[in-house]
Amino acid sequence: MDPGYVVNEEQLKNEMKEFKAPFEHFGTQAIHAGQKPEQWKSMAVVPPISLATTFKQYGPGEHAGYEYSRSGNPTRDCLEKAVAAVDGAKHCLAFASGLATTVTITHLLKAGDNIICTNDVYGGTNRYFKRVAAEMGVETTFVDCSKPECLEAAIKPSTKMVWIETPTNPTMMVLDINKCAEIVHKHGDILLVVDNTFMSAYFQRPLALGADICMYSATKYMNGHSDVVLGLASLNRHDVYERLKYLQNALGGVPSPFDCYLCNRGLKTLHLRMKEHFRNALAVAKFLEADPRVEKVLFPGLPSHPQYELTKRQCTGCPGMLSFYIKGELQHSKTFLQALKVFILAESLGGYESLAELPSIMTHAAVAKEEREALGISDTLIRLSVGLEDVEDIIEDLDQALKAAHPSISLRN
Ligand code: P1T
Repeated sequence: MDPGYVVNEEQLKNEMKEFKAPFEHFGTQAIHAGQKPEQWKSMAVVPPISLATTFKQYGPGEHAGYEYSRSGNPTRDCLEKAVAAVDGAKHCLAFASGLATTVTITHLLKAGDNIICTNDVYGGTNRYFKRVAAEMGVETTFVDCSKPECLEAAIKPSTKMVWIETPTNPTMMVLDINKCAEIVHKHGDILLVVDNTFMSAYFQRPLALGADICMYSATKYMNGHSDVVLGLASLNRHDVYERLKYLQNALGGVPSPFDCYLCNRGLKTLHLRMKEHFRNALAVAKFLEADPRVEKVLFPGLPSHPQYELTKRQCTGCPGMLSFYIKGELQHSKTFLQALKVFILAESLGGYESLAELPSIMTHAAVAKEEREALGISDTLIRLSVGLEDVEDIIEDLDQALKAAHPSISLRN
């Protein structure tokens, strides 16, 4: 690493303290909610992986709570209860992927209904609304929901759902959930859905801020080990829960018991992982921000971020996600990404390992070029998922890759 650069632990600690205090009893809930050994005859401390697809009935229609594994599964129940607890929610439902969650939630609507979606969302969400849901007669209007007046102006009588992601993927804009909820609920029975994938339940509780549904690609932080594709939706409204539970079974996008087991296991250390992701990402953001080979850093935990104050009000910290513009053009991005040694060049995020990617060519390739340009998803925008490796190694890796991309730019003196 550049010998002039040191990670100042004390300063990092103080900067992290600027954020709201963690939710009370979070770790205890993540570890114990829904996991009581007494629910199993064996008194197993770790929930068993219940692989049976079907369950014996005492008589036709008389059963012990489970009939068929698509409609209900004991391992899935354990996960759903633990997630509901950490989200401060009454209910949670698990799905086969984040996108399966999005699809199932969208089935709460019918042909002719309108969705308002914030304009910077995961490329797959954009593609689903634009190219699949639209074909089924559900129209989506994309607007910048970071501007409340734009959201309000877009609401029409057919609007039945507003979909936001905060921070947004990959430009890390932070949206005011409280404000969005106020606007949305002023206009009748419109559901506000928040994709909480980036923040995870540890840093943000959308339901307490007025959202109706909090959804996740649990493939990311909630599981945290890059070995499961899974989705989650937490909610309080009983009527919506009943319908969504019906759709979970009727559409069938359910996760396997093994994946539920793994995600449930990953959730037990969410609070520990997220604190460390925050510390490492903040150190990386500060390193990059001071670097002459970097144009701009997008990280809500930096005072230079336009929604830093909002983030401090809304969240208890920031995850390991940050994006930055490298100086130069596409070739500089490519050289940088290919020179990385600790970071792995791959899509996805939120695992213990550091990942780096180029959204314009990878995760957001499905977004139309003009839209990408308008959002700032250029060929020099690099997205990092800062993992849990030693932060000095992470920074040293970024430093050497920046050197490879820009051999002629001299460093700070
Ligand atoms: O991959 P899946 O579990 O289906 O989740 C889709 C999804 C939904 N919401 C957000 C905010 C996401 O980031 C994702 C998936 N994202 C990536 C694969 C990625 O690299 O951004």
